[in-house]
Amino acid sequence: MKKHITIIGAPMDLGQSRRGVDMGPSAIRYAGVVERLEMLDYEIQDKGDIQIGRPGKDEETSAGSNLKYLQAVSNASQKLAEAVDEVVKKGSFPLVFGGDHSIAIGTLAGISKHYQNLGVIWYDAHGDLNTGETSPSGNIHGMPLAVSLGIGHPDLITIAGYTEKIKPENIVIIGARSLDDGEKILIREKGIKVYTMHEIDRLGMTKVMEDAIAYLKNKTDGVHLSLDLDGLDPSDAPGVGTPVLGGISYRESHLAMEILEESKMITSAEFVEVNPILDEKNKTAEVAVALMGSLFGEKLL
Ligand code: Z70
Ligand code: MN
Ligand code: MN
Ligand code: MN
Repeated sequence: MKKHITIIGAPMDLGQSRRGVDMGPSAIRYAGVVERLEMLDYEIQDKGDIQIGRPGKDEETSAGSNLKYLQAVSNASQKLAEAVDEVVKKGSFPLVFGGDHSIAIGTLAGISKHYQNLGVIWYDAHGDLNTGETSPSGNIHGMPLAVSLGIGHPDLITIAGYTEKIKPENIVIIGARSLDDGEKILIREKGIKVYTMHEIDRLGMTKVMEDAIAYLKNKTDGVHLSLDLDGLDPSDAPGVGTPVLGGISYRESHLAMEILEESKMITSAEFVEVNPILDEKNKTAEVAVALMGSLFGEKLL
C-alpha cells in the first residue's frame, strides 16, 4: 500500500516582524513539492492553507502582555491544531508548511495528544524557548518550543485543551548558534539536549544524528521534525527573516534527512520560515523541497 502524506499550509507571518513569510507555503508548492514526493510513491493530499485572520492596526499588542499579535497567533494555532489532528486520526503523515515558526504551537498541539511520548527534533539556529518575560522582541516565533513545554502565555499553552505537549527529555535541538540568556537558563534547568554548531563541527553530522536518534529511540513513540530553514547557513538558505552566519550546510542537511529517513522514526514534519520576498529566486523553497525529498526516501541511485 502506498504511504499517505497530507500537506497543510499555515501562511502565518505575525509571529515575527518580517512580512512575506506568509507566502512560504506558495513558494514551497511552486518549487514542486507534490510532484517530487509523488515520484517517491507516496499518495499526497494537499489540503491547502488554513485561514489566518488579518489583525487590525491596533492589534499588535494586547493588554497586559508584550507578545505581538497574541490573539491572531492563538486563533491560528487552534485552527492548525484541529487540521493536523484530523490528519493524524486518518493515519496519514502530517506535513506542514510555514509560515513563521509560531505555527509549531498549533502543529504540536494537534499531534502530541496522539502519542504518550512525542519526540521533537528542532532543527534551528535558535532555541525558540523564550517567554514573554525573557523575549527580547515579543515575537511569538521565538517562543513555540517553550510554549510546547507548557511554559508561556496561558492563551498559547492551552491550545487544543491540554498543556504539556512535549517533555523536556524528548527534545533535541540541532544547529543552535543564537540563544538568548533566558533560553540558556531554561535549557540548563530542563536538561534539554542541544547540538550546537560546535558539536556539529566537532563530531560531524553523522555522529550528531546517530546520537540524537539513539537518545530519542527507546523513550518516544513518534518523532516530529520541526525544521526552521534558518538552521541552514544563509549562503544555502538566504530567504529567511533572521539569518545567522555559521550554519548547517546544504550537504549536511541532506545527510541529516537521509539518516532520519533510515531511522524510520519520523511521524510528522514541518518546514518553516521560508520567506520568498527575502529569497534569491525561490532558492530557499527549493532547498526545503530537496530536503523533503531526502526525508521521504529519495535516492540518487
Ligand atoms: C530571538 C527572539 C527567532 C527566528 C526564532 C529570535 C527568535 N531569540 N528567530 N526564529 N527566525 O526574538 O526570541
Ligand atoms: Mn525557529
Ligand atoms: Mn530560527
Ligand atoms: Mn526566521
